[in-house]
Amino acid sequence: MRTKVIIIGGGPSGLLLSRLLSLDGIDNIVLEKQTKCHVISRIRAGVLESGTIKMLRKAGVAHRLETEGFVHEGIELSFKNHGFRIDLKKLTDKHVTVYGQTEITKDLYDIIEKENGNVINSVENVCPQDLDKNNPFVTYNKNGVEHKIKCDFVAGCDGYHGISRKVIPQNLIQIYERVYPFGWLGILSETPPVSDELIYANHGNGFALASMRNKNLSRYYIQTSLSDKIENWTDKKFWEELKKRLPTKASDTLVMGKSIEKSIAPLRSFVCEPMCWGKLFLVGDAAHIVPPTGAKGLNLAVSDVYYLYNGLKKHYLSNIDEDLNLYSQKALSRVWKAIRFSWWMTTTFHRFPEQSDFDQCIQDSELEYLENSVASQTVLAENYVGLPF
Ligand code: RFL
Ligand code: PHB
Repeated sequence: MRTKVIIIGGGPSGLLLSRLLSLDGIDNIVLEKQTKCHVISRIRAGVLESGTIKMLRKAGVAHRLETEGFVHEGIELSFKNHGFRIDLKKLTDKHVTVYGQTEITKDLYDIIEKENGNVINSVENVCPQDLDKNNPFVTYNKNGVEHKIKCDFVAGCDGYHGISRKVIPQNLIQIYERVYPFGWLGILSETPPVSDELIYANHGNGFALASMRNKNLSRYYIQTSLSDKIENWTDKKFWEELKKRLPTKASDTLVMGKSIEKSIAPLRSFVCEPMCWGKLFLVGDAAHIVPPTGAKGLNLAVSDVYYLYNGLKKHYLSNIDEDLNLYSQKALSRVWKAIRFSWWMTTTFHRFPEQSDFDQCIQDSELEYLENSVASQTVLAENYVGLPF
């Protein structure tokens, strides 16, 4: 079998790339390790930049998002039990949209299936080969049978733990990494959100975030230590801790209920340079990871798709390779800005294990300055709504 582009990984970036290529008549096959059901039930991102929405619109999957998504024109930040608002709309003339990653992957799967796209789920032992030669191919197993597909290019959209990045000779890449000494414990609960807008809270006990999916589905996170076990966090203990960390004005109205999902995620910043090798292009979490504090991971995956899709489109439809050759350079320029922003949000809002009173005063004064400086708020707002691509 032969196709033009093999896409390893059918998460949001792989599915979006597949859909865009198919719309331009560029043959592609997606190889996904998990079942469709598994992929669409992974609770992750919730905040979308306008550039992301534009790309989803181009892919023809923005209808539900535009009717069911929630436009947010501001966010609340809090420190020392005191909240203040960043007016995203006023500062940037842009907003963000709250719409779950689960819904995006569902919408993409639905349209790809309807239009006879090619996603092969539940594949094993995916192995991209001869990527530095003219005739690359990928082998994989499905139901115990080995398959081989020849292709022109491979897009590695298989996330941080995927195989794509690992096949690049280690001496040809540089890894930049920061692992944070804490994680996020997140819960989903069928309760009304505590606030109409997201609240990012700096607290002496650690960071907390109040987010949402819809009017009766809340998403909350609290910073936890890396050694914390999920079984030690009963719902009761979680709500008590969240209540302490949110500003009183909000926590007084917090509606608590049974959690329907609970998980702990570690936080890291990670970049692999370059984001390509021979005929292989890394996209999204396969190439970079940001801590979720800036809500940038999915949005970055989408801007990578934008650069790669344009490069492949020009290659196939206009016989021009300039954009494909510049893929890594263009994507990384945007990636590093999001890495910086997410690192800044993380260091400004979290409590570090060795944090001294001095460090806490620096965080407080950073946030106090932010509260009173339009220039500082503009920097935050511009990054939060998403830099252009
Ligand atoms: P994904 O979503 O990890 O998808 C990769 C896919 O590849 C498959 N796979 C393989 N398939 C075949 N063969 C192999 N060997 C394979 N290995 C892996 C996997 O099964 C999977 O289906 O990567 P992608 O597409 O690059 O998308 C990235 C986003 O999922 C991620 O950046 C965001 O979820 C990050 N993120 C957030 N991003 C935002 O933009 N806004 C947010 O508000 C936001 N909140 C979050 C987040 C991530 C979180 N966690 C759990 C890490 C909140 C959290 C808590
Ligand atoms: C979420 O709703 O899951 C979410 C929102 C904002 C973030 C991270 C996660 O910064």
